[in-house]
Amino acid sequence: MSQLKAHHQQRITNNKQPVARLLTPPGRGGIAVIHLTGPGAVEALRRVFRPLPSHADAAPRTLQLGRIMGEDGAVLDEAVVCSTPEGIEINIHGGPQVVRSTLERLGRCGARVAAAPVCEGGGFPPAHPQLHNPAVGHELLQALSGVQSPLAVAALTHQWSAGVSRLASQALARVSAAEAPGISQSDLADTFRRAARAWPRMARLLTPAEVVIVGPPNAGKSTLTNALVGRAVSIVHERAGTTRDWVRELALIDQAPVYLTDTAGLWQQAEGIDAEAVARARRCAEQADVILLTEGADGEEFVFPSWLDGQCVIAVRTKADLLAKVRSSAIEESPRKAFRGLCPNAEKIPQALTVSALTGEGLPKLRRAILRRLGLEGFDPTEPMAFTPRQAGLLERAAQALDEGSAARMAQQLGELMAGQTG
Ligand SMILES: Nc1nc2c(ncn2[C@@H]2O[C@H](COP(=O)(O)OP(=O)(O)OP(=O)(O)O)[C@@H](O)[C@H]2O)c(=O)[nH]1
Ligand SMILES: [Mg+2]
Repeated sequence: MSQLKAHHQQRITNNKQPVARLLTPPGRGGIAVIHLTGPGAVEALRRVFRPLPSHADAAPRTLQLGRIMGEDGAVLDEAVVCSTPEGIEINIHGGPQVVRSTLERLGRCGARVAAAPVCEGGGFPPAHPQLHNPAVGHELLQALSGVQSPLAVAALTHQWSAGVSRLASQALARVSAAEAPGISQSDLADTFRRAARAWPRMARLLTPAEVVIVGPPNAGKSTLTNALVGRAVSIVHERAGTTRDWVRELALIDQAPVYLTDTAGLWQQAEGIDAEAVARARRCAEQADVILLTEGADGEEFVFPSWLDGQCVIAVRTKADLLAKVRSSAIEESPRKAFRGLCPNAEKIPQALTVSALTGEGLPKLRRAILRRLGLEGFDPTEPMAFTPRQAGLLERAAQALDEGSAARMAQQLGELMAGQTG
């Protein structure tokens, strides 16, 4: 058979087959959409999709709820299907494994699975218009699906449109033009290293830290939580022992996302439900990245429970607006004495930040202190920063190559950073 005839034959075969095409971008997402078109599409769907009895007789263009079934009768996923004259839209969950299994299943039921639009660098269709960086683009898509703040989106997209991508591209251009670099080789190596070592900071931005507020009952923990989150997520009351179950909420601290957890007040004589609430508060604190250890203005001395040893703790004196009044009356309430019982080897904390969640006094300083502990103070999203361990490793190796005077090896690392592994 001539090549032309074979090609024609192939087209005829293809035309008789339904085609399954993924419409949503590759990577992780909430929902993925597969379009099934062509002759035999309805039959292929029938073999794969089992509608719920209540959705069995769906008219065209109405939504059918049901299940994607595996060959062995196991349920692969729940799906919403809509048949239209243009084809069948299959909405499934967006995890890569679910998408792969469903497409494979459709393939085994007679459909031709159309390739994702362009797969260079792992499936990021259009590379950047000026920078050839499909691998960075692919990682950008992967990372974007999980971010929690506009600052993280800004930092990530900047690395794709400038940042590490531009840094690598400029260094590669110099090598290929055999130009003497405008800056010295050691400066360039330092720039690569800085970008590589920014990865832990980027990681903090991409996976929000856990910040847990602990302290004696009535210290103002819930009021402080609400002030930092910007909404009344936790119940506040003048009676000690108001919070029992911890409350966890996303807060943007000067645009950086953190999970903030308000906990039950800590006191030693707690029994029954109260003892469980105290135990849960301690467990939260043990898993925290940063702890805000609070003490009200009316608590006398600031103590540090020994079980917080080794943890990253910021001491916060709350209710600053009451300080003057308290100093003159020197009241100490019983819950605070009870809290001290939990800190047998307690050390005094000499310096605490003073805040009033009521007036806002001291809160900017507290926000800065949290960011400092997380390495995010003064974070500039426009600096070149690796946002995956792969990028960090390649930038470190590019710096090392420069130190050893090998421009070719540096170029190899940067080429891989931009375009992924070739060959
Ligand atoms: N004046 C003043 N009062 C405050 C401040 N913060 C909290 N309070 C008051 O202190 C009381 C206790 O506040 P909460 O935020 O519920 O204290 P808590 O530490 O969460 O208490 P528990 O959940 O019971 O452990 C409430 O009456 C608040 O209005 C503050 O900054 N200034
Ligand atoms: Mg509370």
